[in-house]
Amino acid sequence: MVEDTICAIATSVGNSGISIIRVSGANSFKIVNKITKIDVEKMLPNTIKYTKLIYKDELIDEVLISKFVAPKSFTAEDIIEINTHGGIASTNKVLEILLELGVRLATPGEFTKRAFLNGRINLIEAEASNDLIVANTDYQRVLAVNKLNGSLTKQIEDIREKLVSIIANIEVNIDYPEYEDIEVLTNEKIVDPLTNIKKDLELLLKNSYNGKIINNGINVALIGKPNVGKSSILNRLLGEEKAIVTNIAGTTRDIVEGSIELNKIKYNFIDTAGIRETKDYVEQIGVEKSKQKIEEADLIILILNNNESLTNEEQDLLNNLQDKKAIIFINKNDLDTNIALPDTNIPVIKGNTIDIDGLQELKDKIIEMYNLGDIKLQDLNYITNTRQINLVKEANRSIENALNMIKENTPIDLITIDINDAWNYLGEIIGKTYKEDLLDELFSRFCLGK
Ligand SMILES: Nc1nc2c(ncn2[C@@H]2O[C@H](COP(=O)(O)OP(=O)(O)OP(=O)(O)O)[C@@H](O)[C@H]2O)c(=O)[nH]1
Ligand SMILES: [Mg+2]
Repeated sequence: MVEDTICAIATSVGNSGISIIRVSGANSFKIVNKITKIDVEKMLPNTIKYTKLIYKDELIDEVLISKFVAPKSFTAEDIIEINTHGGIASTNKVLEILLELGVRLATPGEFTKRAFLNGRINLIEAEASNDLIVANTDYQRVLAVNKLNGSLTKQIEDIREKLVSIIANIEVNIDYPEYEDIEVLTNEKIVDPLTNIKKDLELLLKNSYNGKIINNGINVALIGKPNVGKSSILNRLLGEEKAIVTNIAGTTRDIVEGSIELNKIKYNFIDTAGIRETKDYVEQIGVEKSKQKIEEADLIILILNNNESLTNEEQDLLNNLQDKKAIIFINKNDLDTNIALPDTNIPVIKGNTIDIDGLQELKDKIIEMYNLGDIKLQDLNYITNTRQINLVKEANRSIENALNMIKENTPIDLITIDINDAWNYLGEIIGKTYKEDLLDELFSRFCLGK
């Protein structure tokens, strides 16, 4: 058990109906009792009571106090939550008093870290609780809730169990080779179960792509030569006048971004400076940034002008798209057609931003490209963050090594080392073993008060 008592504002700071200050640790009841009119120590567990907060004879606030007794609380420690009137001044005042009374200000994610260290939740669940806080889309929410509910943990634990039974079989054979009733374990007999485990891990990795799409969203770069209507299209897609639009070529210099949700997935649209040779220094920087965004984007929408013939620069852009996920949008179809587009495999959509044509078709095409299929919500069980993905990759590599060694007829006791490694890597995902600095790094990305 961690000894000191910590506190933090658990709600976002601003003007609101209520704010909650969370206090966790062995002294929470004793310390909060010093400023409440009621006797907090005598409150029953899991109850909430109205009281006045009084400090140095001054009435600070009228509040509600919730009491949770260890180990049946979020951190598995004694917890008091004080519901104060919302607003910066009263919330900060209560926090200030608690600090004066010797409670330490919690670091970001410290409550969740304690919940993990005290064995209340595992590492997947800890990460999921923060994922839920930062979830913006419905898929992100479900993905986090499912993890909190233990479904991913179960998948990982099932694989670990299969590994344990292989290891146990091998060890029995090594330790008691003379016993006749023990089935002799030949290398071949562990190939099938290991191959199946490898398939399970590869499926986890394959599905992590969906997890990444759901959690990080899709970056869509709008590119093209100046004046084709990139910024106008961005504004129409976002439904607000985010980027400046003028008839002067080279209007957009810096990157303008905005996101929308389509079919439960977040798309981050990036408007870029029109790409052309230019002597203007600022515009040159913008063009360089555009080129960089093209490299980084998940999807590129090349905008062309229906009214003008294709330039050499546009032809180059087109050639560069061949190995990328892309859509061509021929804008300004309200004007005469002067463009002749060579044959291409990239989907082409025509439209304009004046009478609003083709933009719904563009959205539909994007949705189609990133359609996650008929996902049932309970199937949203993907590993999502780099930590989890890397550990599954490591486990998969260890199984691959083991399988290769079996092929080379390596003695079976050497093969167990790799199988053991795989088991350990999967254990790290759940937090069965962990490195202290990794924990610090992981929880530092959490919200304060969580
Ligand atoms: N006729 C017509 N004009 C359009 C259309 N879309 C945009 N425009 C006009 O084209 C001009 C350039 O539009 P922008 O959206 O600023 O073009 P851009 O590609 O962002 O240009 P840069 O930022 O300079 O690279 C503006 O005058 C727009 O009003 C369209 O569909 N039809
Ligand atoms: Mg622009």
